[in-house]
Amino acid sequence: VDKFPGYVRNENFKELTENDVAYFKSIVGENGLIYGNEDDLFAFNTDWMNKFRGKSQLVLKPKTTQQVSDILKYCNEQKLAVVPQGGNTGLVGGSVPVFDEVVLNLQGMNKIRGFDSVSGILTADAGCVLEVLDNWLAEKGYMMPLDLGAKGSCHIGGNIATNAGGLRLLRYGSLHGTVLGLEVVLPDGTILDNMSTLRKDNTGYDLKQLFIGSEGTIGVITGVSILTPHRSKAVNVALLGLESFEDVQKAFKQSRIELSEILSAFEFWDINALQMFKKHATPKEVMQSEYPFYVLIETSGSNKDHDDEKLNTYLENMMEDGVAQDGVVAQDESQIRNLWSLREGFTEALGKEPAVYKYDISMPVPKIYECVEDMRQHLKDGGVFGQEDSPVTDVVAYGHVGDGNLHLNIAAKRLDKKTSSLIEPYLFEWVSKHQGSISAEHGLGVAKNEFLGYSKSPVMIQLMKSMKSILDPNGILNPYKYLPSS
Ligand code: FAD
Ligand code: S2G
Ligand code: ZN
Repeated sequence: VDKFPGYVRNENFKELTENDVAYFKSIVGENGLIYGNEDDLFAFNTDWMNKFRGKSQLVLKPKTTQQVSDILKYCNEQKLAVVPQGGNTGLVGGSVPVFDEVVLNLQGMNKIRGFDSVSGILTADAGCVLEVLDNWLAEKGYMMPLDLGAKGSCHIGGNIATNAGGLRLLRYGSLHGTVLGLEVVLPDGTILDNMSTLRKDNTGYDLKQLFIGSEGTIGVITGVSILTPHRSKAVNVALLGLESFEDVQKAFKQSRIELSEILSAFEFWDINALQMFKKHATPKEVMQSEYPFYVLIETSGSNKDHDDEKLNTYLENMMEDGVAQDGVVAQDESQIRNLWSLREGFTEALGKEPAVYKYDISMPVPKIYECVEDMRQHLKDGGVFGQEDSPVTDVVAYGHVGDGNLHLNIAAKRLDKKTSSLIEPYLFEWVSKHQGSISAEHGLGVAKNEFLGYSKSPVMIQLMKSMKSILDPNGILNPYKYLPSS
């Protein structure tokens, strides 16, 4: 099945030859590449959702920045298209080839370069897996400033390339703030060494910011310098059951007042998400009955007694005020993990459905659930949801309330044109009308690039295209993605 309908291969790009492969072998060695074997190539040509599939014949796994530079210099001269690839957990089709682009996978660059334990500044290769870095830091009393369900596979380089948000953004901010420096290889092979470890440096344009969220379209990130926070000694996690999204908002507002500096995460999901999870996994029951909405609150502080007291007072207030119908505090590490694995498990559960339309949108918090209910009604009016034989089986909502970030997932028996044309561009128009973004944290890839105009003006898009042509004049890095084709 053509997984990229409507795309035409850009014939300015050369087709791979045996000589090219021989040259690459001279750079990365026999074990540094996979060539021609369909089975071995499959995982690198298919995205995490198994929704997008490329036809690359060659995967390169360089071990050093110099090897990346030599590879790109050659590809640029030869006009060979290249897809930079990290853990391949991206959800917008950005990490796999559209046609036969060469896959440049960073898994071979996984060394920790240094750590300043006074300021908590970590320097590492881009191909380090997020969870590996987090575990390494834990022994030193530090942690990564971001956490996402894909931590076991995603690379810090991929996180930066997609400007990943995740579960800790509310407390530790975005990678635009925590990344202090980057080492990037430009499309022509130039090595840009901006591996600064300074928190303050106002000398010229802040070039590293260009590459944060650039999704492999203007450079390959090979090294990162990132500010890591202390790992809190006292961590609590509580689960609330609520009747309405208005109550979710009240709980959020009150958590900022009462928990304030120790609040480290505030996630929500609806009963549809819980039931979707239960359809594919068995969570350890935490509450006697089910509620229309749930909130997971995490606090991270330095004094357990102080934090316990604050959190319990907050929960009592929420119950007394009728904002929460039920509330439980995890009593130990395994209960904390159980609650987080529920929240992180929705993606995997949805991945077991026959088909899912995934939307990662941000908007003013009060609008979040209006969007969900409006979409349900719109699909019912369109005749694709609400009946026994409807193609759409459920509309599921969860996300990072504090970031105004909704993950709207529409589960279906199959992907069909009638449903997708009911959803798009209707949803993007809805988001744009409510001053939201059509992609809050997952990026654009090939899934959202044609809709960029719903979130960015023509002037901004034109400037982005000018930047792309300055930095990648032959257009070899991650072609067909990120920017609209017209
Ligand atoms: P890949 O998927 O390999 O690549 C992603 C993009 O970055 C591609 O365009 C690729 O070309 C580019 N790229 C990769 N490495 C480099 C590099 N070194 N230099 C230049 N470009 C590069 N995302 C969130 O933001 N928040 C979440 O909470 C979240 N939760 C997730 C949960 C699950 C279960 C899954 C499967 C995904 C989730 N994601 C989330 C999406 C995904 O994990 C992130 O986008 C992640 O940052 C991708 O990292 P990666 O290493 O897998 O990159
Ligand atoms: C999350 C994961 C992707 C999705 O769980 O926070 O970013 O839409 C998402 O399930
Ligand atoms: Zn998310």
